Amino acid sequence: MHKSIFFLTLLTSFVVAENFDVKMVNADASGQVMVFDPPFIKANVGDTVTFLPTDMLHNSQSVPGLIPSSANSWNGAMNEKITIELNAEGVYVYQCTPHIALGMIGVIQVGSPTNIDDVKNSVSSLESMIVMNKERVQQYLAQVN
Ligand SMILES: [Cu+2]
Repeated sequence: MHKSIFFLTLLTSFVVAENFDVKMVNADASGQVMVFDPPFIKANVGDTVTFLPTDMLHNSQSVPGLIPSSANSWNGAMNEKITIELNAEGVYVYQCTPHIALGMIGVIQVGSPTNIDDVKNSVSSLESMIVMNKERVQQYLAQVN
């Protein structure tokens, strides 16, 4: 094989990690208030997610028990950008801590949803903290496939 063809083949066999931006906003384009935009992401192991403080008084925090057991947890500071690396396959549920009662949560699927049964069995404790927009939990989880 010609040397340059060999190297091209080698390069294209690597999967490039991707970054997904999620805006933390008071309202999105569809009129949902206190919401992550977009609220559902499908990614691969090694990808990153950057939470952007587009509007003030939001954060992003992984919900204990609702991320894969070997995943890195995170707890972003209020009004600050945070980038997390998705190190494990599965489903991740996260919240905006000051707005959990308003249903400000999001879901990330990384590769195969290995822990989806655990998440569905444990998510009621999160739902019990939500007063408004409780239906978002099941809406977002329904996008996992
Ligand atoms: Cu918030």
